[in-house]
Amino acid sequence: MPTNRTFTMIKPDAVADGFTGPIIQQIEAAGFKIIALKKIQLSSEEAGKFYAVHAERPFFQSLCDYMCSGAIIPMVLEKENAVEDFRTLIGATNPAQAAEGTIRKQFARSLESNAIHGSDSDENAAIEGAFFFTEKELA
Ligand code: IDP
Repeated sequence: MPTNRTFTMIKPDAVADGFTGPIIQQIEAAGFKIIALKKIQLSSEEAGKFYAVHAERPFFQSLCDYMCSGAIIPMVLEKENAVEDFRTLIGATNPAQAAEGTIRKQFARSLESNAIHGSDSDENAAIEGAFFFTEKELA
């Protein structure tokens, strides 16, 4: 059952590059409502926990180092068909292959430092949102 919610975080490269404002503007202009938002810096352990699904991949340690290298902006967003529409808005994982106008095409530095995360399923959106926010913050 679709929840009409997704989870995103603006990643350290985009926060450091001063793209928080333009990215949030595009998210809202695309019809997403911000339910919860904060600015935090992950520990290496937390980054590893968030990306545990990639633990066996060769880029895992580098990804964790990058994800805790600076502040991130996690958010929970709401819109009809949120998960799929948000993945379209951010574009392909590799910004070099992302469509024109997508957030990653405009703001990402590289395949690893790709500006923004977007959940890939309703189930993961709920798990990832709960990783950063309390039930009260998501109410
Ligand atoms: P997604 O974020 O588009 O869903 P995933 O395959 O789930 O893509 O990968 C999670 C994150 O890991 C990516 O957003 C990117 O930051 C990083 N990543 C994915 N593939 C590579 C790679 O081949 N080299 C380095 N980093 C990668």
